[in-house]
Amino acid sequence: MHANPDVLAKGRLPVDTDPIETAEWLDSLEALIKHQGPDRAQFLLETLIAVAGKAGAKLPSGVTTGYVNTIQPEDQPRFPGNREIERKIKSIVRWNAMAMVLKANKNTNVGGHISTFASAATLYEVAQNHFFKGRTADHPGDVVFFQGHASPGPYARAFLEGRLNETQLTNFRQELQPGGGLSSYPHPWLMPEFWQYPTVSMGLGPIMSIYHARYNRYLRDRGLAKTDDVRVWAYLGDGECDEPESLGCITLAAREKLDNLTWVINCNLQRLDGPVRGNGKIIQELEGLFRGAGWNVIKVVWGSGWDELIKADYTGALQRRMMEVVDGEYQEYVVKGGGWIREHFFNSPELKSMVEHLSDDQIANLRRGGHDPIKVYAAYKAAVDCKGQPTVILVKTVKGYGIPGDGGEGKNTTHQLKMLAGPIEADPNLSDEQKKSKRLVAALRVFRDRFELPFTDDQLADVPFYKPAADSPEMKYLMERRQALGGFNPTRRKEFTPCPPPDRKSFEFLYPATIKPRSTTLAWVDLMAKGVMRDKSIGKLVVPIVPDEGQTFGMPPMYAAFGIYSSKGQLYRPVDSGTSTAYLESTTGQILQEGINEAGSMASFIAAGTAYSTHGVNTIPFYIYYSMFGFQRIGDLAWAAADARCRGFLMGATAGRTTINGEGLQHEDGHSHLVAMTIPSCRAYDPAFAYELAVIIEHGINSMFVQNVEEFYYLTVYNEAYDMPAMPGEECRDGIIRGLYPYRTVTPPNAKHTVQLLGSGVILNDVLRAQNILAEKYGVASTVYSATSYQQLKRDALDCERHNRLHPTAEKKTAYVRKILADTKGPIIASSDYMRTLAEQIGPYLDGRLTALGTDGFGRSETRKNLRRFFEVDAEHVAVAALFALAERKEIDRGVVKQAIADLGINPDAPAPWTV
Ligand SMILES: Cc1ncc(C[n+]2csc(CCOP(=O)(O)OP(=O)(O)O)c2C)c(N)n1
Ligand SMILES: [Mg+2]
Repeated sequence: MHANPDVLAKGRLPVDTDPIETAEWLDSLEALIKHQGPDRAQFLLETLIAVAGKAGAKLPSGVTTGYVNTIQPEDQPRFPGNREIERKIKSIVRWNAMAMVLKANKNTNVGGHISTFASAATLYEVAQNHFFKGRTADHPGDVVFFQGHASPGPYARAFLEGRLNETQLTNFRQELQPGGGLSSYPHPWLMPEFWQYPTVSMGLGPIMSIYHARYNRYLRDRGLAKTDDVRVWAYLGDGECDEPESLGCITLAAREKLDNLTWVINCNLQRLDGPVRGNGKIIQELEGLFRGAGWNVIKVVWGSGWDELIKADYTGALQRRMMEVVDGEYQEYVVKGGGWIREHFFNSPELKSMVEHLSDDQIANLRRGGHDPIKVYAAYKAAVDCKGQPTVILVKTVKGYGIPGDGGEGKNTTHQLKMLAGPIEADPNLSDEQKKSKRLVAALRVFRDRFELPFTDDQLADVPFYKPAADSPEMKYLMERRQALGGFNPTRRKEFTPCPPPDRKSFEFLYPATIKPRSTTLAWVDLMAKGVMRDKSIGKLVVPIVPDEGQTFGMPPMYAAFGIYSSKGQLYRPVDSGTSTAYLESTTGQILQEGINEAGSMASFIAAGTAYSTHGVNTIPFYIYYSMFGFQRIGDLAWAAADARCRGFLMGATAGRTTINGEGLQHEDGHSHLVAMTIPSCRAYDPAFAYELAVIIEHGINSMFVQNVEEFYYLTVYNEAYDMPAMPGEECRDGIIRGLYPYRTVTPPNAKHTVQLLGSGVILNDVLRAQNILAEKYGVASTVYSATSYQQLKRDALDCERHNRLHPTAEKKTAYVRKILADTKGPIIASSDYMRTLAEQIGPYLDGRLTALGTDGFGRSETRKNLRRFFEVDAEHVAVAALFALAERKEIDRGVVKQAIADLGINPDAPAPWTV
């Protein structure tokens, strides 16, 4: 049989004016493929296309194929499993997944999703029985990014595997219950031995999976871990693909030839509200995108029932029809049934004749590819066998597959379905509650019969869980398959192997005063390049990550000394080769240069900062970026990092609202510390001096990678150069970590008044200047404190306050900030390059003595000096605030303050910075 030219045309080619000639060409092509293989055919076709293109022929882009399966039936591998048993296991998993949500919602309204897993059950079960590797002594296990709201599926399976018990299942979404519950979605923070990566915020799983796969290559190429055999799987929803993070980095995966990455996109054609592409075809759209990006694309559109029909489609009419029907209409077929499909899909005499041997039920049972294990297995096998490219499997399914009753299969409301309701006979004597219960049983009966579950009608009302006996064929098979694949998945490794602590010498060279002025950012570069990355114990584990801003931060010497990771090495001579700042790329380069891609960089940070668990290798990421493009740009990934129990250092560089002068409103960050504060496992610091930075980083490495504390650090570093003083003495070390320590006291002769001054980051310099103004001009004594972390001060104060409140007769705990400041004299003035709220957090513990200055309002382009005056955080404003506070305490006359305002050149009628 010839391939029919009509089929190939699909409306793209001009009209066939000479079908006989076309048939001759096709004959030749078929003979060529038969005798010399598809590679030769490809060569000749590409040559012909090139010649025709030169002659001006308009050529198809070739990125999409027909609306049919990529793998032909004759190319399908043999299915290696026992289909009957696998179907039974899948039915039990389906049942328990549904029961979990129904039970949770019978008595509470904690929610949950039935329909997503129902559509994806075959996709997961085939992988569980044949592909997902578990962790063994010499394999870390495949990494699977499970679709977040499909979580009832993995839980239901883990129940059969004996890893979760009935109480836990019953307590789905009720995590505070006795005996424990199950988290709504994949949350390693809440289930640290089960989930590996959080996914439910749409788009984050996909981007994390790409960078995870690339990080596995990095670990291998740098000799840090064996990762060749580890596959990263990501399961996505088709609706999820609309998130920019989902598809925004797919070219990286192709460029890096990540054949260790497989994406499975569950194209049930629906998202939450309705169809994903009602007026188009999501599968075709995604195919074009991925193929254009360089991925291996496998479409699984139709189940085996369609094979014969497609084979018999001599004229191409069926494939044309498959192509012309839009997704919205395909959804209608699911809901309306076989008769409707015969009438509306097979809508011509020719098409109708193709299905006249089938009953309406048989037509309705022509399944979509994603519900056919044979097709799904073939696609997975092709994906894992594919070399040199990542693979995406676009698989068509029905949302709510098998779910009976209102809001079931394919309905727009199916995503939100939490309770089943089948049809019952009208009975006025029944209460609403009784009706609800009867409806539920009616629906469950249908489900039970369809999936052949062994419950009597009477048992159904309780929605029981079902677990066959351990020696049943199903359970034996299930356990054997997982054993053969190495163990259960998902499983998260909780054990931690500490690193030997780094050498103090790698840090202490930043303790002495600097000879030349220097910024904390450059101090960080020095700390990395001369200390930490050369440390015998941890140097090799450090992973600097930068999104195309290294020059701003002074990093090029690091490029030359440690190299930028490139899987291709360096295929060109860098223009600056031979210099100490050369852009040196190599396969063993240590730095991840991610280009202008903060989200991708954060995904790399997560891969690196969780490698202690995934691979048992304690890589220590330092992700340095423009602080403005940190939390507020990729805050949700930072939240996911915390959930994933990620460790490492986020370095918010060019920090501060007034310090990165000139760059203006979009660049000047005066609030990232407030966002950082919202993440429970993030410790945020705003150091002023190089030695503080060294102390914090040493502490952080020891805490996270030696002592196994589950946290990550956020440090702001600035680009303003100033004299870095020597560390005052060992005793400040504790204060630096706890968030506050006294730095300098100045007592003028005959001092009559005393104040306490707090400064953070670069603004500490202005506070020190204010100290001099107060001493010299107003006879005020003061101590200046470096406030390295208001967040840490607050957390400690909260701990103490809570302890005291809940243990009223126990010995009272005193907050650290009170220990330092409560016995001091006078008002307390704080200033920083961040919003007032940051410092105000410690107000409740300071007896009303605190005045906080800060940079509330939009930044703008100006000099540092002018900006600090504008935001009222400079020395003069600190001095005035101190004098005013003394006047409020009646220690000095208000006239003195008024005069000071004039003397110090402050305009009292300037607009408030947050209003302009
Ligand atoms: C960032 C984000 N936005 C919105 C949601 C809420 N949400 C959860 S599931 C869902 C629809 C998912 O549709 P799809 O990706 O097609 O998955 P399906 O359930 O159809 O497999 C939405 C909007 C979310 N979880 N994350
Ligand atoms: Mg969907």
